[in-house]
Amino acid sequence: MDKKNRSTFPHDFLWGGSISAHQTEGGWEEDGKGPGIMDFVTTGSYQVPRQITKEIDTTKSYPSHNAIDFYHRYKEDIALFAEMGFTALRISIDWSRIYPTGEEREPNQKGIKFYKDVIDTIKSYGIEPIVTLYHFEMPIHLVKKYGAWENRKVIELYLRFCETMFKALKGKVYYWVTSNEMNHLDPQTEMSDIFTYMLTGHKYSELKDKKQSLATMGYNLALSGVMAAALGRKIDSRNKIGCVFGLTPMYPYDCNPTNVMDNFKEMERDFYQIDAMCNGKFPEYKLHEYTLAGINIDMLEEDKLAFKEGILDFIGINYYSSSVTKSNANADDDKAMFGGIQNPFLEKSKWGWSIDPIGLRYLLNYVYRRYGLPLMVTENGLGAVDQLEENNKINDDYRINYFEQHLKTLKKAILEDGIKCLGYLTWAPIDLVSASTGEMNKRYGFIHVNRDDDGSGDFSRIKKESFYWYKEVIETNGIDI
Ligand code: BGP
Repeated sequence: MDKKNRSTFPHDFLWGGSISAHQTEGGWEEDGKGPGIMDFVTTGSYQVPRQITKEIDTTKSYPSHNAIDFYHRYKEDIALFAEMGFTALRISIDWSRIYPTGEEREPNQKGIKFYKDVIDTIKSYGIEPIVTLYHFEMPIHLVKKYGAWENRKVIELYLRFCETMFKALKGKVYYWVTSNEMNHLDPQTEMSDIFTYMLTGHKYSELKDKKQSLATMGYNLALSGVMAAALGRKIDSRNKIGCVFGLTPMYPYDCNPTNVMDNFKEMERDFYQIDAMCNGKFPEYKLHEYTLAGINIDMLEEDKLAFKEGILDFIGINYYSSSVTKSNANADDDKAMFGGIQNPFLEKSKWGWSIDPIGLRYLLNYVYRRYGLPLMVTENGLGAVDQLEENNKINDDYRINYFEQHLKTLKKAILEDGIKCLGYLTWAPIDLVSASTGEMNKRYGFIHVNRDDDGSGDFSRIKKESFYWYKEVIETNGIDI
């Protein structure tokens, strides 16, 4: 590129990464934390699904129990993020650390103190904290007693938790996320047990009336989000409240109108809650669909006001992959991770996630033009097997290449297409437990964590090649991208 035409990202662009509590903290029984839903999920792999057990089985390994020991090492980790020049870091608050059963009248002060310390450490480096209030971390008690998001009582308890955190971190945190990736809950979608469980505390196969349950939980989650948004802004009008959606752009297999129409429907499944949370009302088209399917939504008069008052301030997008819709796909078609089939034009990761940088630009345009709200890329990254070479070197050029390609299209989206994007957060800046497989072996970080799936390793941290690369990108505000 011509030197004088070289451009940077916007001057106030947030650069950083995202992590979640259950995938990093460990310390699952420390300082009064109660058991959360992810504490009952074992280590799996690409080939072996994670098991969800009713009780803790001491013969099995549960990766959330120790995770990467962020609970004791957050100071070291945040210092490393600061060394890369981060200006933003997204963490999640583990609900079960604040309200161990979800029902206490008073929060667990030790839990609050932990998050205050984490936030203070983040801020001491001038990093902007972005806090997710629900990233698969519900107290298990609420699933057992109330059936989790199927019951409106849980919305009330979630809001109690949100209020506690809005107040505890008032004046320190201004960017909040009401929940992570609830958009996968849709009655039309055939889901995996693990993904349904992460979002809801229920296995898909155990839901008695699947369509009704998914619709109810999807509705209650969207409602809880807009209620939390209004509450958060009431507590501090400086708060910017968003929600994070895991979005997969869908492409029709070919120009056969049947494929195009089915593709449109596939893509739209991810959007009904975004419509509900950004347009001021739960969408009529979805209610119509529910009526036809015999699904009943218990919508109260006051909900209408909640949707009106709780419109989001920004939309967080987790982007990993695109997918292809083929009507009547058959057994020979190579199936993709989140529905649809593989795209023959794209390479895929070892875990079968297609790598599509243009999909990011397409998606950002799609969402921004639909809502006109600021966006934030809240997750993007590559899970890969890394090799620890001599002298503790990890040459992860494939990861650098992945980020470079995605940042190129993001830059075009911002500078050429005029998309308002607040920042770019990688998943994840440090190796952590994979949500879908429970592995450590699926590594995402700029920082290697010495921990293996068999439970070995001393948790020490090593900077990978990508660490230095990202540092340079941030330092130069992406001028060479
Ligand atoms: C998103 C989740 C994250 C994270 C990421 C990568 O859906 O928000 O928690 O885990 O996906 O997925 P995985 O860990 O399964 O590779």
